[in-house]
Amino acid sequence: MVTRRNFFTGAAAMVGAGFVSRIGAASLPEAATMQGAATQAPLSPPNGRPYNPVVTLNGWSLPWRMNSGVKEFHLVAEPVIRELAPGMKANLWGYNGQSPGPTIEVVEGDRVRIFVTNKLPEHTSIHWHGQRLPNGMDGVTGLTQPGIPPGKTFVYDFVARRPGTFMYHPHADEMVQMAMGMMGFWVTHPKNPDFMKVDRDFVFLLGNYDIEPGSYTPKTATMLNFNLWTINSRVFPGVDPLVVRQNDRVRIRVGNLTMTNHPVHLHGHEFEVTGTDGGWTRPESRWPEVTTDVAVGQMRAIEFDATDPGDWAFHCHKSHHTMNAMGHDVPTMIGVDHRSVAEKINKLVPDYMVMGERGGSMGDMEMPLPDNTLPMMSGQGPFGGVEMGGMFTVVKVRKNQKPGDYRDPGWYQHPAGTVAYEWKGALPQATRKHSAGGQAMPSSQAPKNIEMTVRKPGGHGSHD
Ligand SMILES: [Cu+2]
Repeated sequence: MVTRRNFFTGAAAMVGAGFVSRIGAASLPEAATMQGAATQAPLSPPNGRPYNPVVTLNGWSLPWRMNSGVKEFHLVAEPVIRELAPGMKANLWGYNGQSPGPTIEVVEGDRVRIFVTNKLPEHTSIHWHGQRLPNGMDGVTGLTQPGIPPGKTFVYDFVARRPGTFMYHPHADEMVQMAMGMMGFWVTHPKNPDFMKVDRDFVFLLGNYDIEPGSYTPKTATMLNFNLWTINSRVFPGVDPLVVRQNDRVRIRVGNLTMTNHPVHLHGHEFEVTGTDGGWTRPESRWPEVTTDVAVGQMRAIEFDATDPGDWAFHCHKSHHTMNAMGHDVPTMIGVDHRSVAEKINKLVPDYMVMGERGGSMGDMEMPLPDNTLPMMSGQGPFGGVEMGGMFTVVKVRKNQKPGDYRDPGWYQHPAGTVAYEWKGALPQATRKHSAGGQAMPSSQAPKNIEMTVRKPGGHGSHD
């Protein structure tokens, strides 16, 4: 049997690194597969209508073949091993070697034929989320087609009628198959390549998994209590930065296939929502934002001018979504001095650790972790621990980044005098307003009975 690993053909002709071609029956288009989770260079169209390709964060776009004017793609639904971040791999289901599957890029008006081969142990289908197409191509098992049985290949054939941002995912045993990572991005470019042209166009899908620390396979019965929140099935610090040149017009397209909403937040710049599930927004309907909520099943395109150089955080604003597994059942211990208790426990349990007593810099915590488990917040920046995980990455705006160069330029070099610094002068006695009288009084005279030591009820079971 020919395996993907020993069948390297025409790799030099492929765009980008890491493609491996895989040929099934002679009549099927090649099913290219991807070996790793690194962001691949944009796939410039070798034929067909011209367009400005997108960059899939920690992903890639699927090559096609032209067959009598029809763009033919081949997706293979199959089990994959996906590295979520260095130090953790997951047994997922995906397409063509990775989860998410490759991005499919076509042009408005293209006739598209997609061969879908099922190498899963159960039936599947693909729903082309958001598209206008003949009802029988909509991919809903039982409703518009029978499920694709294991080992079989089905064909979807339609015209990409509406330009915009789309997703694909199974409509078969959905809860299991999406919990296992089956999803992909789809972009239908406008016929006119100058319509809403941008300099950089990034795409990614938001995902969620529930992988018990120390294990590799998601729990597929989980409905809300996920413990890993992903950008294209990666978690920070495994998420690549979005690298742009200063003054680039930047578009970021986000699709949400998790079971909850995500308020995505950009630092240092205002953006506008230029696209939704239903297409491009009218210019007079837009307003400036620094955060926009992406609800379940939604796609959003945001755009901004990258005017200010720096390393700008870009993340979901739910703080438990910027945290990896392990951090989800810890009681609040702020203000609780339990050192003496800890000493006693330590005699019995040598690895016992005092957590979070001073607000708990979890990022600095060094604790023994089970195999294949990431620290809940990690990632090192130029000034120390970033204390983030999950849905967090960085938009790197650089003056000298070359057009078309997406390589990580390293950390931002701040001009002298532009970084927050420690005050080293004398500290005058703080003067506080007394709330009742509104009169200033020295802190030495402030009421002494304010409760500064608080212990809240511990633990929170739900992460929806
Ligand atoms: Cu979120």
